[in-house]
Amino acid sequence: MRLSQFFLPTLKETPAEAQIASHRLMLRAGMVRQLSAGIYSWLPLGYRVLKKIEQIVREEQDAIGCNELLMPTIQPAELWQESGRYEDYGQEMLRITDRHDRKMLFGPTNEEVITDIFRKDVRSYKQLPQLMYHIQWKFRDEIRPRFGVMRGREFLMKDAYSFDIDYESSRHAYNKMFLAYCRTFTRLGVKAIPMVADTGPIGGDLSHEFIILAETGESEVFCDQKWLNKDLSGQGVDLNDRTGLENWVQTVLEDYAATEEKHDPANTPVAGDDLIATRGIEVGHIFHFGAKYSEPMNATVLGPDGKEVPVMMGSYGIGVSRLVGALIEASHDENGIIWPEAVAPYKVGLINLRTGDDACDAACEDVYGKLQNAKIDVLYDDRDIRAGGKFADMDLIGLPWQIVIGPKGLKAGIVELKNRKSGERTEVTLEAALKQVGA
Ligand code: 5CA
Repeated sequence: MRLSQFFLPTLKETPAEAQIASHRLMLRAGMVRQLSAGIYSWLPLGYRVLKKIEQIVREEQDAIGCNELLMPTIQPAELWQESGRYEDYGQEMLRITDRHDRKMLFGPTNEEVITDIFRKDVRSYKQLPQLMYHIQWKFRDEIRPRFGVMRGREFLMKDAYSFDIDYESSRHAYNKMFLAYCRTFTRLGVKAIPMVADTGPIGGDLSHEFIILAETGESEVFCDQKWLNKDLSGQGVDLNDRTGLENWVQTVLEDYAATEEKHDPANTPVAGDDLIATRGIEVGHIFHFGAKYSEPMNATVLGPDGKEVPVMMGSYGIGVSRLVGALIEASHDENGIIWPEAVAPYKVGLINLRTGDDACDAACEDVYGKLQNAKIDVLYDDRDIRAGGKFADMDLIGLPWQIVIGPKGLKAGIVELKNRKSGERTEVTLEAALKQVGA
């Protein structure tokens, strides 16, 4: 993409409404714009990152055999009256009335809809287990939308749902999802610590929140410092080996980690310097709630003994749009964002220091073409503006690599290659620069 044709409205000034770095940087880098409190438009740069995160989340759900589907955003109130949550959900639910005076709502989550899908088509334990997910916009009329996309009213969530015949099987589904979460966050380049958590309006007896430690996070959290060096990549774990997987999960969870609601200072196995008390960002939350929805909604199957039993369920969320902000919170400096390569909107930023100069234009076009041929995402700053502005924008939007081409270097046959993360700049031949970025 050529920057002269790209909609990238960067801001020099710090927007007054932004209280934390990620919100500031997302506005300054032209990633999002607020339409209304907690409701954002995703501009081209932000949308590219959102889609990359979504794709990694999707691949790891697919890898554990979870089926992707897509449920509507607008749901009928009757389903929520059946589960008993229509009144319970309170003011966070955006309620709508259609032209026939039917009560509808904008879905804050999908337990009721998926249970309805399930009960209409699944009759026998032989059709179990089932694992399904979608990646869809949710609406929660949050009392205090804040920190940009971190606590929005409209936000993108991956929510998955499991259906099993008995507790052991549903526990296995929970473990599979636990593994998928560890793998997802590792691929996204962040450490998200699973912590014992409250279940809130989703309900259930077992739940873990996946939390990225950050001073600007909304939740107060407590964990053993051992978590900082723990390998959560989940490599080599066999998801079909029930016992092996359960043992792996138990080993991961050996060390203390709890959210504020579950933390009991009088009963904490770690103390002193070993206990980290800080804040964190909840990027995922998994729940096991047994028959909480299947019972009132009659989602039953015939068991091996011919008796009808309600299915055991769990639900598993990831805050896809929140992750965009969370990744920036975890990786930025005073000049801007530093994207991990896996989610960077482009891998390489190509800077033409003198647009209009024949030699510079020709060299840049050549590099641009070569990177495109090598299928490397490149953003080419071909704008006719001062070099200082180009450097500042490129640092701000945080692409992993910058290739800088100017008239002086060209004469000597060299370009500058900058690594955004380390800040290291090297003068190299064009061939060496291309090789370094993978072309
Ligand atoms: N049905 C369950 C799991 S599928 C559920 O709704 N869980 S949740 O309420 O914990 O939400 C899942 C994830 O969505 C959270 O971990 C968080 O990362 C994200 N999330 C929740 N509320 C918001 C919000 N207001 N803005 C942005 N992300 C949010």
